[in-house]
Amino acid sequence: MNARLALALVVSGAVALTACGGTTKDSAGQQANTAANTAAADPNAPIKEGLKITFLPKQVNNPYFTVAQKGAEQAGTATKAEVKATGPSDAAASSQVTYINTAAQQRQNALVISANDANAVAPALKSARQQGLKVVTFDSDAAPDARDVFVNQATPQDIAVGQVKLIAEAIGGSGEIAILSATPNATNQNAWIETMKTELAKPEYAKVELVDTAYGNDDDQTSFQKTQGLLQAHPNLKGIISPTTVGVAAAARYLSSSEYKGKVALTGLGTPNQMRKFVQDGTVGSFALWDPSKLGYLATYAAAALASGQITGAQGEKFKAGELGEYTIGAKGEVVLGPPTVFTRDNIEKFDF
Ligand code: RAM
Repeated sequence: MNARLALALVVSGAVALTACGGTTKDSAGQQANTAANTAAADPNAPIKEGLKITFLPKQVNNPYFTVAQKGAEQAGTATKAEVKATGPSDAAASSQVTYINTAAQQRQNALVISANDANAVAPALKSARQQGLKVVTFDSDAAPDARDVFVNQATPQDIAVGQVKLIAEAIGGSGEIAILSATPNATNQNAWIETMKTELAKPEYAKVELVDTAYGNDDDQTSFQKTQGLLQAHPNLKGIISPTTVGVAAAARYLSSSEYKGKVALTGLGTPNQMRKFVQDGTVGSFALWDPSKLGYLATYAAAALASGQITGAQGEKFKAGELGEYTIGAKGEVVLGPPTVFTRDNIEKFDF
């Protein structure tokens, strides 16, 4: 049953919502990934041509999302879909709501979104789904009952454990550290920070003390100033973890021309192209990231597979993501791209994103 038809029938009271087994109705407050959805998936369904997919990053002026968008466009070309990128200039909690509503009004087939806030976007996403859009979150998830699939770059474990290891090595295993995050509501950032705290509680990190967490809002200037603030507030600070591409680049810029260069260590999640000069000048020894273009590519393939009926978002379903190969949907509708790469002086020249 087509979702718009399903909605019309529900509105007219002609059919109970539960009868629409294959659709992703959520007005009953249910998770999208139910057994009923599994029944509707047709793994052999061809990818439909001419799908309209909106790509909605946290913010448009962020190089990380520009690279992710390139991957989304490549997947669009490969699947013969029309991928349209749009989005706010800042990463504020509700800045994406109007763009979600517009995608629904424009009768897009799917929306690929990195959510600035899991809940602020949820009502608009639910309404869009009721109008027939398939919703794929990538990078930063929305409330699970507001989307069909979440394409995660890596597990919080893979990311956060690695970040703690890198900073501990950089400060010689003891001393005060701080986190410079993005926005306070970002699902991805908060999941990573929580896992970092759990990791830091382990005996091997007994001498590493997290003294502060600051938020640069994924804004270059704010991140720059917050770096300065952390250093002034904590004279014994030995290291900073900034798990955001905007934050780590701004922190590196501040450190590289300050008295703290070489004295305060910095690691985080950065793009090799933004971080190269700070690795070369000795401000940063190592940092990590995944390839954002692969993330955008995989998320767009997931959107096309959903909109074509190949998958519904239920655990165990499989779909082919072009040159990345086959992926399986895990618990809670989550697909994981793969572990991040660590960049150092030794390998950074091999990467161009
Ligand atoms: C920033 C954003 C994004 C995050 C990357 C690492 O660009 O906060 O959500 O995944 O950094």
